[in-house]
Amino acid sequence: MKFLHISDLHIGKSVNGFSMLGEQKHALGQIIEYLRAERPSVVVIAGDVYDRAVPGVDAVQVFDDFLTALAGEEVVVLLISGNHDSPERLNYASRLLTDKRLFLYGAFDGTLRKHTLADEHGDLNFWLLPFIKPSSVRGFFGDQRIETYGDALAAALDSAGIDYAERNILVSHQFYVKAGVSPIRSESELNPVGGLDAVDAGRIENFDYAALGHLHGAQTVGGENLRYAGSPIKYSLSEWRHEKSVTLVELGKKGALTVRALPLSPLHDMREIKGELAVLTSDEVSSLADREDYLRVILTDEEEIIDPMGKLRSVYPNIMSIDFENAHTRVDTGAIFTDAETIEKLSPFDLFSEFFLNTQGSTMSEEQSEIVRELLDEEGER
Ligand SMILES: [Mn+2]
Repeated sequence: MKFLHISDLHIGKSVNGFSMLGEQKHALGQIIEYLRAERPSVVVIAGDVYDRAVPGVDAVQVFDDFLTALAGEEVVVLLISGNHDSPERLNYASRLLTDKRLFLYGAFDGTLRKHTLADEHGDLNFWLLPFIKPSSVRGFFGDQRIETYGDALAAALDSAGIDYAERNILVSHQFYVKAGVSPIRSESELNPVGGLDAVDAGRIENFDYAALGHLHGAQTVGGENLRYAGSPIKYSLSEWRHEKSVTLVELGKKGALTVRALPLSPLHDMREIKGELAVLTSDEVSSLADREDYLRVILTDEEEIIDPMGKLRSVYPNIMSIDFENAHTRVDTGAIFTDAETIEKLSPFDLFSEFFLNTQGSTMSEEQSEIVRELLDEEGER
């Protein structure tokens, strides 16, 4: 059986103040095209449909259009909630949607939900597990000690009575880690302090395939059968080197697994450029790629620039952030912080000199000192 694994749509998300709705529609459109070309029987959405528990009207509209398009392709859709979704809101109309072959599991109700489909090799079980945390499952397991995310997952899996001799697919939205392997993380994920939410991937390695959501970079966790599809578009500047994709999985008889990443291309890419303002804004350089890409710009000019954002935006309209990398930011600034008592004894000129040093990373030039002296004289402050 062939199925498409996607996750972390985060519909409605803005990045650095830029709405990603256009990018999201574009990516979802490509997913529909892949469906038509590859004809999988199932689409698995492994959580984080929306970016917020209460998504905006336009976000809901975009997802509604996507589901309607999926229904038109006559695939079975299996969907769980992620840590960004509201489980109850996502549950809305889920019983009615079953008739449309859309199986949605938003709010965990005590066990995994099993959805069995058949192909020429027999039954194939999809096990749906919405995002869980210790506090949200404790009530379902009586006296069982559930302190950690690992405990919560173990309790949920044990309750399902899974026969691992059959063909089983897990759909889950947790932070699975493989001992000794650092996961690729992104700033756009919600990361609890200290990785308390991490769960050992060993707990799910007996599934023929785990269609995972949560991490925004596509990656496997140990084996090829445990995979994060990643988000369909870049959701933070930290992801600018990611190649975004959706995952096409084919499971033949037990153990016969093929996994393929189908690339997604953005309307406008997210990238980082670095150099001097004059070089970056020159025709020669700015014409090398799409000027409307979302950019993090690192300026290396040593001279002070007035209104760098305005100057850059006149060439690149979608600047997301500017950083400076020059002598001021490189060297140890030798900043000094005078205590309150001494401050009162300092002259306005000395105070300003200190402020300049602490913010600019260098002392004032003779010329700059002269300007400050003149200004203070005018105010009668020196
Ligand atoms: Mn996510």
